[in-house]
Amino acid sequence: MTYPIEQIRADFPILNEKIRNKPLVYLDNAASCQKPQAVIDSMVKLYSHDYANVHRGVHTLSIRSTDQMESARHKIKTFINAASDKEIIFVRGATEAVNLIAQTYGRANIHAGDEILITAMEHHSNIVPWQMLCEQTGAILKVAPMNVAGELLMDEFEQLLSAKTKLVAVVHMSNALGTLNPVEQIIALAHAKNIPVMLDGAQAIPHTAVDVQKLDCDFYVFSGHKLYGPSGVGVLYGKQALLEAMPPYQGGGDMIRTVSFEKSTYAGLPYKFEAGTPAIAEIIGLGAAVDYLNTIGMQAIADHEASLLAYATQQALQIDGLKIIGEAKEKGAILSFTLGRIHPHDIGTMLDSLGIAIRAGHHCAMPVMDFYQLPATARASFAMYNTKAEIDVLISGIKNLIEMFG
Ligand code: C6P
Repeated sequence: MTYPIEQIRADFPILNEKIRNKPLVYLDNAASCQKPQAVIDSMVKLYSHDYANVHRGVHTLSIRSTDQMESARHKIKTFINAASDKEIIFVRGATEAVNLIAQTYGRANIHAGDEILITAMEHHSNIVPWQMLCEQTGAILKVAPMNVAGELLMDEFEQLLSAKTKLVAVVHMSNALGTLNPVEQIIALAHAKNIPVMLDGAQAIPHTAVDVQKLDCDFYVFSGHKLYGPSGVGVLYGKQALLEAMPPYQGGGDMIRTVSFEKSTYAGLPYKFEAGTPAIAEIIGLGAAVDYLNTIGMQAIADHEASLLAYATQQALQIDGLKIIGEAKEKGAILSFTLGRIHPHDIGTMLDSLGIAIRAGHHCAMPVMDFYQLPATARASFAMYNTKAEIDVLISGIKNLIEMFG
């Protein structure tokens, strides 16, 4: 079947916007994706017809909202093939999910002298929460190195796994480089030593089918807004046995069974980790995003994006002075680059004047920038609705820019 690109583009109303009188070319998808009409409609419908607080009321609207929210949980469970709805915890995003694991699983299981192993290509969200845990506990953060292509050095990774390693926390797909890490191998190596593995799936999940049972990861975290859903909602997947043994994260309404001034007892999964009123509309919107993705199919999306990345890379390599940062053999649809002495912020601003949105900066991955001795890169990141024609606009914009800056 041919990829229904025209239909997909028609489903995203924002793609009709003009930016600076030019058709929008949105290539900042790794920062956040645009939303299909189905997601927008699901939230408008909720607020227009069905909205009330969840898990509390006996009245019709509360029941409608609760049913829709729990149905979204089930859709996400199916989407990542978790074993049970209880393993799907709604959080604000990938960042909150990592902090939750650090402060619950980490505080309970990781002690002075223990080690947490991450990689050289992590986003700050998968560095700082562990550093905070290390400060609190006296644990030690270890970093597995990468090569210049942006590939994890697996021999060194394996050597860093020791009896002291209590958790491996690895990015599935790097946001700064595009590298897709060999997560099956990472998990097998860690599990051989009984070490649990957390995958930061913030970038991987919009681009590739994720089956948490097949991967056998212990935790998988991602954000709704990078998966064509709303911002303000994300998912922590954890194996049920691990989640059950973990203490709660925040205390408050909805996460309790009984409360007295002497002692409180906690609700079961998943509610134990969902204190307070959740992001009801956003969760329902994320469920609609998953429905939408299922109508296209993750494999079709992955194939489309692979051809976009191959085309963009081939075009970029022909531009004198353009250097691609991140040339791993296994890569997702991200093209980070520099243009000699032209600062990435100037690249971003100039491209914006042509209607092209990219990200310029350190991408919340300062250690990656340090590794390449760069202050920043320009990053074009592709999504299911992008086209080769848009890549042509980007490439010609870059060529113009080089001419202008001489
Ligand atoms: N990366 C980017 O432009 P939040 O902010 O919680 O939704 O996601 C955090 C996060 C965690 N891990 C990875 C690999 C990520 O890429 C991100 C977010 C965005 O690259 C914003 S900095």
